[in-house]
Amino acid sequence: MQERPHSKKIAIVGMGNVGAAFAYALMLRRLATDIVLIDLDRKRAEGEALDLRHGLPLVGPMNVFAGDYADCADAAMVVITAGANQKPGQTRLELLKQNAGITADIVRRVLEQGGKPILLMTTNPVDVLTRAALDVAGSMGLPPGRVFGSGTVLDSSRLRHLLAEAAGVDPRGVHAAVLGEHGDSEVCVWSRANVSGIPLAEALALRGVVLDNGFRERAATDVRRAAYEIINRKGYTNTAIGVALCRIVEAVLGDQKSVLTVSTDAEGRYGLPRVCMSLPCVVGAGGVEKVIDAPLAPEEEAALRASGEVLFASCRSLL
Ligand code: 6V0
Repeated sequence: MQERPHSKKIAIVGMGNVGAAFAYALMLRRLATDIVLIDLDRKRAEGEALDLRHGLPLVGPMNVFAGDYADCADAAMVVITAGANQKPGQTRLELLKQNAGITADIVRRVLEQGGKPILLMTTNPVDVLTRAALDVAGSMGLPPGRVFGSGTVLDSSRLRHLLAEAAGVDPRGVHAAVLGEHGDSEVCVWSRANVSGIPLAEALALRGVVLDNGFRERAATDVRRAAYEIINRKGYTNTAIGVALCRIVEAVLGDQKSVLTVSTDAEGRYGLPRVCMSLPCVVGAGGVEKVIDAPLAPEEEAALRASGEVLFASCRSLL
């Protein structure tokens, strides 16, 4: 067994919608002893810290404060949710380049403090930026397993929620994964989906639902479009990603060896090029401790490789 991290300090870089929702969930879950909030907009971080602190008498003792990069020296994890928003007239590629620059700068500044925290990327496009973060962190001596992205942990949760509703069961018993890109080319792994060991088709049949191609396509589209549906209504997504980030933090701080679909270096697996994407990973105190090369159906493997090509093209556009 690997040693558990002694520090339970979590630093969050980027105190926008996602950072704030994550900090709130983290506080309520009482997973951390210290929560440091860092943002370019220092006042915003201070405001969030004050607001959160006023809830501490009702939650329990912990240190919640606005800080800076020096506070990352002894952090167990640094969660990066910072990014620029698309400006009028700015292309997606320009935004990508800007956010890759922001990511590289943040990773450098965190690691210059001398610690070896686990870096968890959230900023989109999360797989491309995880690759960028890995490159910088690797050049500064951080082992590769200590840098990964939230990837499709949220998408897998969305799929599980949808299947649980269809089967009429507790979503925690639904085991289903979305792999590949956190985005349009993501892949729902139907060949392995089950409800507490009962094949998905049988579990759905108990409710008269047929797991046919039509069902699969509708479900995959709903999962893929979920973020757009939420953004069309409230302008951004933040609460479920906040909970997903907490789940990842829980796995690391508790050395839980949880199998989560985080975004990791996928090069060479399933014939994939040099990209980061979500695969089933064992997540514990060391970060991504193992990638599970589970056999997939041939069409799922092909879809995963197609997703790899999409991501590879994005990574190359940064060069
Ligand atoms: P937001 O509300 O605009 O917040 C971004 C924050 O980053 C702002 O407070 C900025 O001041 C701050 N910031 C910008 N540059 C820097 C910097 N160099 N250093 C420190 N802080 C900086 O965005 P929101 O919180 O809504 O989203 C953040 C990112 O998360 C975006 O890229 C989203 O696309 C992404 N999401 C990723 C998800 C996932 O599943 N991976 C899910 C939802 C959103």
